[in-house]
Amino acid sequence: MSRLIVVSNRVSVPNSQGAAGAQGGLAVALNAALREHRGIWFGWSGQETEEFTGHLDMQRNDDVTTATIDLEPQDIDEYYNGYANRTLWPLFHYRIDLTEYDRSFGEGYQRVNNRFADSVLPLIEPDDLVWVHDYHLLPLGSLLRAKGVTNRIGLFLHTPWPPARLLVSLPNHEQLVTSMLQYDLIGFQTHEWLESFLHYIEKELGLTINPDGSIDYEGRNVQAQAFPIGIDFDEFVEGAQSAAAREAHDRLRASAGDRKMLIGVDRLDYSKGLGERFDSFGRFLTDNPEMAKDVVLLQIAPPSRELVASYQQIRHDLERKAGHINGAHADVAWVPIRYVNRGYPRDELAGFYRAADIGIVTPLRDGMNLVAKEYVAAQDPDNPGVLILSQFAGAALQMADALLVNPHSAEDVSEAIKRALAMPLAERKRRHKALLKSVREENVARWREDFVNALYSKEKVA
Ligand code: ADQ
Repeated sequence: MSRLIVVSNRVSVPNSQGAAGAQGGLAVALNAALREHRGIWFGWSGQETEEFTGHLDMQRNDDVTTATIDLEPQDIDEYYNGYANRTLWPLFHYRIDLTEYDRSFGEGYQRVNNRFADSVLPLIEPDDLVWVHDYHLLPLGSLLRAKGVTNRIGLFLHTPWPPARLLVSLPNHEQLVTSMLQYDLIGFQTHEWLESFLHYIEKELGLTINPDGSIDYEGRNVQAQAFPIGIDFDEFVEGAQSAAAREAHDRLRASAGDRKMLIGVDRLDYSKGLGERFDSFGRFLTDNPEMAKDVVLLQIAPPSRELVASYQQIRHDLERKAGHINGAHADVAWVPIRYVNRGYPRDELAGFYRAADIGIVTPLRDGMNLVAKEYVAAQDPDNPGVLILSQFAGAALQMADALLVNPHSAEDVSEAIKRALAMPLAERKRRHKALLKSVREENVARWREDFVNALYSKEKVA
């Protein structure tokens, strides 16, 4: 078995006791993938240093060796808070209104990608597979090639891939996408994002797509394919049955009394549609006054990317919105929205999911969305809750038995809440059974195996 070198922006090894909230789905999924693999996880430590030295901090945690570098403040500004999170993230989530184009961001992005390439280079042995993650590091493969790396290198993109019409608004888009053609394998979450990518390749770069979905470019063959990510199902279910989960479940249920509970769990990010969700819940309360006092929405949203202005804005908007809806509907013994800005240990989170009658996952655009899968995994199969899921999450393609909604339509979401609250047990069980099957089978181990096997089967080109 080849050794695996995983490269991602941040390296963080969450444990089941620690709050994984701020780390997001990438860390959770990668940790699960690396645990069984003899390998190295390389990336930024999250720390800053006055002057970049390229010093590698190597550590061994359980079965994962980590190697990290520190970055300069200017790197962090231009690469991380700049090009990655002010340019590519909004653009890839179809928000060109929030996308900022600044030449210094692009330069910082290239510089840091080069620093990553120089630093990871000495760790790579001849037979290693190199697996690069996400939008922070799109050009890394081509930079490694330029430094003579002939290993198999794959890229997995955790976000959506935007339509060509949006992508062309990015200065130097051809250069960025062309650099990606130096990978051997490029993985997307869904066929939808894969098709957008291939469409761009044909239309903007004028290249031909082979019948197997691969592209021939400068003497190499790049395979592009969909690999839907999943959760570590067994670990999550085990956590959901732990004492901590039971205690969290009982505490939350006791606090809700006889009321039905909806739960939302999302990083505080504009792509997650939290404002629209609050509006939809407000709409439900207004349209169904007879049911209004019998429901409560628990929204858990740990802050992320707090140095980026659009994230400060969304936080401000949500506080105002929650305050407004609570002000309009609350009475002395009841507040309709409980809005909590912190992370929770995963076992406790599983208990909260299980305590909720409805899981509400309504991103405006999401590569996959693991919360939808965790909610399903945490349910009691004999009395499961109902998943309301945005049709614009990648997960919707695998989870047709959820109540699929248009998150932009408050009316649509409000009606789905009503329907979920009234859903008979037999229908809840039938839907949950089908959802559980896909969450169990299409899990994170399968995702990793499918990707690594596909990368391994690529021929090495000298
Ligand atoms: P994210 O945008 O971070 O991930 P998501 O897939 O929902 O979104 O994963 C979030 C993870 O963080 C979940 O595992 C969740 O349990 C955890 N989390 C969130 N809030 C938490 C809290 N308050 N306390 C503890 N844990 C919390 C990106 C992409 C997604 C893609 C994943 C994986 O944006 O589309 O599904 O990567 O590829």
